[in-house]
Amino acid sequence: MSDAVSYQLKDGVGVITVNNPPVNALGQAVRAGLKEGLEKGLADDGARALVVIGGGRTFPAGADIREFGKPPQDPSLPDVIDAYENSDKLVVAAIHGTALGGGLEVALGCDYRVAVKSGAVGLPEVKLGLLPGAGGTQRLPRLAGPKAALEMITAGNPVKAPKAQDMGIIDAIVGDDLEAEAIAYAKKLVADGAPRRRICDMEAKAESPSLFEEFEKGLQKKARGFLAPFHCLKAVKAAVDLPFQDGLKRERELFQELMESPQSKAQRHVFFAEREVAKVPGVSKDTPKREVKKVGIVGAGTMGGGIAMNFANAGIPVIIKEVKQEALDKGLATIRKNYESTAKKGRISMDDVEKRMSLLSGTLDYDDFKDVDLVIEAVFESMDVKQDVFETLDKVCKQGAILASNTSTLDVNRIASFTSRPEDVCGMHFFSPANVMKLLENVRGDKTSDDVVATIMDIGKKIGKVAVCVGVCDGFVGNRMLHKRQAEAVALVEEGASPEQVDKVIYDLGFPMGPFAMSDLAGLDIGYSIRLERRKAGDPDAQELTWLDKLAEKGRYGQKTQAGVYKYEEGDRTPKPDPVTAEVIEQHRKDKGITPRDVSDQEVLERCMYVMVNEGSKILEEGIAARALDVDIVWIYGYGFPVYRGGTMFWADQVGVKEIFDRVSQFYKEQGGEQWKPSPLLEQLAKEGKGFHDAK
Ligand code: T1G
Repeated sequence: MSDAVSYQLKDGVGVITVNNPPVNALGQAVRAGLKEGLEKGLADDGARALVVIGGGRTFPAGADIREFGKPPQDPSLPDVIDAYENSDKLVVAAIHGTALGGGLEVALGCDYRVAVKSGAVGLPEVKLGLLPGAGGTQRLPRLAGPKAALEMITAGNPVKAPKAQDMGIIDAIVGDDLEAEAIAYAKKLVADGAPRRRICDMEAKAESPSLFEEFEKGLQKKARGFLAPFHCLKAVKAAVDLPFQDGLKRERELFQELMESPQSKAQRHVFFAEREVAKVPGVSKDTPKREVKKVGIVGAGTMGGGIAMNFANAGIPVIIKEVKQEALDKGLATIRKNYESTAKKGRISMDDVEKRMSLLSGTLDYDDFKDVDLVIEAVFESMDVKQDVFETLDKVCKQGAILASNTSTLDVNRIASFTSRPEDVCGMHFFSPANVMKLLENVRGDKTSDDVVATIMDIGKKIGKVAVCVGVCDGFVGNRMLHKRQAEAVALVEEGASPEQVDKVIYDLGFPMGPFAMSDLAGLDIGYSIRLERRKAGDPDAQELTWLDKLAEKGRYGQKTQAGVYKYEEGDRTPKPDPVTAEVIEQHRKDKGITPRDVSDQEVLERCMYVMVNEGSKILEEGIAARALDVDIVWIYGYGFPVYRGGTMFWADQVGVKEIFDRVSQFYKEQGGEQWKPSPLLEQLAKEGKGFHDAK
C-alpha cells in the first residue's frame, strides 16, 4: 500500500488511516491508498467493520488543488467513494479537524460519521469557483435536506460538529480518543445489527415547491457576478429532480464547466496567492521573530482605535497614547461602542466585549511606552508630526521595540531617519475601517531588518489580516494604483462621461462600488486636503482644482455630509445622482473650454483598469511589490477587486498583456502623460507573449 494510507486491524475493526500532511489532501496516492485499504479491509476476515480516519491534524480537507488543471489520474475520487458506498462491510468515518470538500464527500460515502466536538465539516469548493464534484451535491441534499445543502454548498463555510449533528450529517459526537471511540462505535453498530446506510438510496425532497426559485433570487444579490454558486444550485436541484446516477452525471457536467472557467482559475490562483504572500522573498521562513506581548498605539482616532481593536481581538494588550484626555476618552468610548454593536449583531458576546476592553488602556504619557514591543503610530498625515512622534519614541521605547507608522502617503525611510534605530522602523498600513478590512500593507524601509519584516508579517496573520510586504513609494502598492485610476475617472467625466456611467462600468466589472461612490464613502475632503498639501508643496500634478475639488469646496464631502458626487437621503447610503454635481461638472468644462463628448463604456473600462495594470507593472519593475500575486492580493483584500477575476495582474493576464500594451501605447500617443508611458516590463511581456504570472 502507498504510505499515504495505512491499514490495520484493531479490535476486530479494519482501520484505514490517511497520512498525507499537512491537510491529508486527496491526491492520487491517497485515493489509491484508500481504495487499497478498503480492499484489504474487505478481504480481512477479522474485520467486522471498517473505520476511515485522518492521521495528523485533520480528516482529509479536500481534493489536492495542486492537481487541478493536470491530466486526471485514476482512481478518481468518485470511484473511490462509490467503492466505499458499495462495500460489503459497514464503514464509519471518524472526523477531526476540518473534513472539507472531497474529504466530506468521502465521509458521505460511508454508512455513519462520528466526530470530535472540535471537528468541522464543509463543502468550500464554491470558494474555488467550483462545486463539490465527488457526489457532494447529490448526497448532502439526501442526508441533510436540499435547503440546508443549498446553504452549505453555495456559501462554502465550515459547520462545527455539533451543528452538523443537528443537521444529520454527523451521527455522534465522540470523545477526543477518536480512533478508539470510532472503533467502539463501529463494533456496537455491528453488534446491534444496525442497518447499512447508503445515502444514494435516500431521497432528496425539496422543503417547499419554490425553494430553488427563492434561493436563486437571494443568490442574485449575494453572489452577483459569480458563476459557481448558480451551478451549485443547479446541481442540488438535480438531486431533487433526477435519479442518483443521473444526478451524478449532471454534477460532473457542471463541475467540468466550472473547472474550465476563467473564474475558477482565478479563484484557485487567489487561494494559493493569499498564502504565498506570507512568504517574503529574501526573508527565510526560519528568521527569528521578535516577541510581541504588548502594543502601543499613538493616536486614538478612527485609525488608531481600529488598529487597537485588532490586537485586543487577538488577546494582545494595547496601550493607546493621546495628547488630550478628552480625545483618549472619546477614542476608547468609540471602541466600546463598536464592540457593543458587534455584540448586538450576535457575532461576539458581551463577555467578549469586556474581555477585549480589559486589554485596552490609555495614557497621555509616552513614558508608559517603555515596555511595549511594538508601536504603531496613527496620527495626522504630516511629516512634521511624524518627526516629533518618532524622535520621542526613539528616546522612550526599549531596545528591540519595533516602531511602525500607519502612514498611507509619507516616506517611511524619512520617518526612519528621525530615529537612531532605522532597522527597527517600518510601515504597517491598515485600511479603513482598520478593524474590518483584511489587508495590511507591511512597508519595508531601506534599512528595516529581516527579523522586523518576519515579525510584522507574523503579527499580521495573528491579528487576522492578509499581510503583504511592500516597498517604499508614494502610496505603496494599493493607493499608488488607485490614484491613477481616480485621475482617469475624474478626467473621463471632465471629457464627457457622467460619474454614474464610470461607476457603473467599474461596478459591473465586479467591484463593490465605483470610484465616485467610493470617494463619497471615504470623504471628498480627504483627497482634497491631500491635494491641497501637494499644491502647497508645488506638486505639478496637483496644481489644478478638479471638479471633485470644487464639490469639496462647496462642503460636499460625500456620505458624511449627505452630498458629495451623489446625494444621500437621511439614513440611506444609496448614492443618487445630483443635479448640483452635473452643474458643477458642466461649469468646470466651460471654465476649461472643454466640449463634452460621448465616452464609451469600453473606453471607461480600459482607461480606469489599464492605467492600473501599467502602474502595477512599474511597481513590479521597481520591486515595490515582489511578485504579481502580491499586487493581486492587495487589490482583492484592500479594494474589493472581484475574487473571480483573480486580482489586477491576473485579470490583465486573462485579458491579454499584448492587448493591454497596445491600448496603453495608444493612450500614450493620444494623451501623453506619465501614467500612460508604457512600462518596459509590460512591453517585454507583450513582446514575449507572456503574462505577469509567467514572469519569474
Ligand atoms: N490541496 C492542496 N494544498 C492544500 C489544500 C488542498 N485542498 N488545502 C491546504 N493546502 C495547503 C496550503 O496551500 C498550505 O500550503 C498548507 O496546505 C496549509 O494550508 C472533488 C474538487 C484546510 C482550513 O478548499 O481551507 O475537494 O503554503 O495554510 O490555515 O469536490 O488549508 O504550506 O505550502 O491554509 O491551517 C476543497 C482548502 C478542495 C480546503 C487549513 N477543499 N484548504 O487551513 O493551513 S476542492 C478546500 C483550507 C475539492 C472535490 C473538490 C485550509 C484548511 P503551504 P493553510 P490552515
